Amino acid sequence: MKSYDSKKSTHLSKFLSLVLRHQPERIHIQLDPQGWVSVDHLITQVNKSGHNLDLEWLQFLVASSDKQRFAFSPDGTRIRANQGHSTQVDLGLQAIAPPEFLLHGTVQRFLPLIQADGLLKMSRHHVHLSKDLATAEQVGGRRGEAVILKVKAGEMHAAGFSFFCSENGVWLTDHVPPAFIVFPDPKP
Ligand code: HQG
Repeated sequence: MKSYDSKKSTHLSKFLSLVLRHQPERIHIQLDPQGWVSVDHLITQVNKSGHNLDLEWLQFLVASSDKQRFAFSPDGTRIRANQGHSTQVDLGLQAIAPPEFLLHGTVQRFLPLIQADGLLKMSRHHVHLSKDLATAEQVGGRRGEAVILKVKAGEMHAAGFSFFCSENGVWLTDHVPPAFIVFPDPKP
């Protein structure tokens, strides 16, 4: 496989996230109800919008995405984002039992609202949770100093809340009420 300029790859990967999760109309494509779009059509439309993409590069972007953001259909003719959509898509995820605890990385300034309302999905389809600390720290760290919340996922599941795990290992749920969140001790 050829290797590609990493700055250009990041730029294109962000652009693909934008059109496959949020704004397909920006390059005049339509996602099907499960979020898929034809690979050939995507490449054509991305190129029409002034970017430079070919199949080999797209395959490289899918394979090298640090969080496996995209997936090809089994026959390789279609592509979609694995999660993170704000457009209406049904990823066909099956509800499964979560681990006892999951983590959510956020920042201090959101805590008063999270303490009042719990974790809300905001503009995404689900609240995003992770199993490992490194991911939660990275997610929270996008906004400042990460604050890690521990979610009592096992108790939530026992209480009837549904959990899903996306193809790239992100745990998803609709809403985490404050009663199921362990907040860090306030800083002295
Ligand atoms: C916060 C990226 C106020 C929540 C990441 C978060 C992840 C509340 C922000 C993925 C709240 C929403 C998801 C409440 C939650 N009041 N704020 N009641 N409940 N929040 O980006 O979890 O690069 O929609 O703590 O790496 O940060 O896109 O969610 O800070 O995997 O692939 O509201 O997005 O992945 O922010 O990140 P987001 P997130 P990608």
